[in-house]
Amino acid sequence: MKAIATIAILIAAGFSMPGIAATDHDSHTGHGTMSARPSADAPLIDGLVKKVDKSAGKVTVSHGPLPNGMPAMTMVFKVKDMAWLDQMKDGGKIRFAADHINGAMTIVRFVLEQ
Ligand SMILES: [Cu+2]
Repeated sequence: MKAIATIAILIAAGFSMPGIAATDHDSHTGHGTMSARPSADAPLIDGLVKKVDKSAGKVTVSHGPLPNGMPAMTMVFKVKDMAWLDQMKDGGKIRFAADHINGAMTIVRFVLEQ
């Protein structure tokens, strides 16, 4: 009795239909999904916001050394989410991670610092 129930559970849990698994591919269609990209794991670095340019969707940040080898400097970043520009302000401190997206350094994650 118990053995049969166990087998039934194992089948239900472990048996994946190959046909269904192959359709798990539509992640391109919905852009709204906040899926975790690899860069979401990147360590946050310190930055000082110099200038927020909402119309251009860019922010000038004085940043510390980046994990990709970039030394500390002041430079312009794009942002992955335009709404972040509303949270940043000139002279504000942030911690952020940046990644190369479409040829531009883009802030992909950030938190405000007090
Ligand atoms: Cu830089």
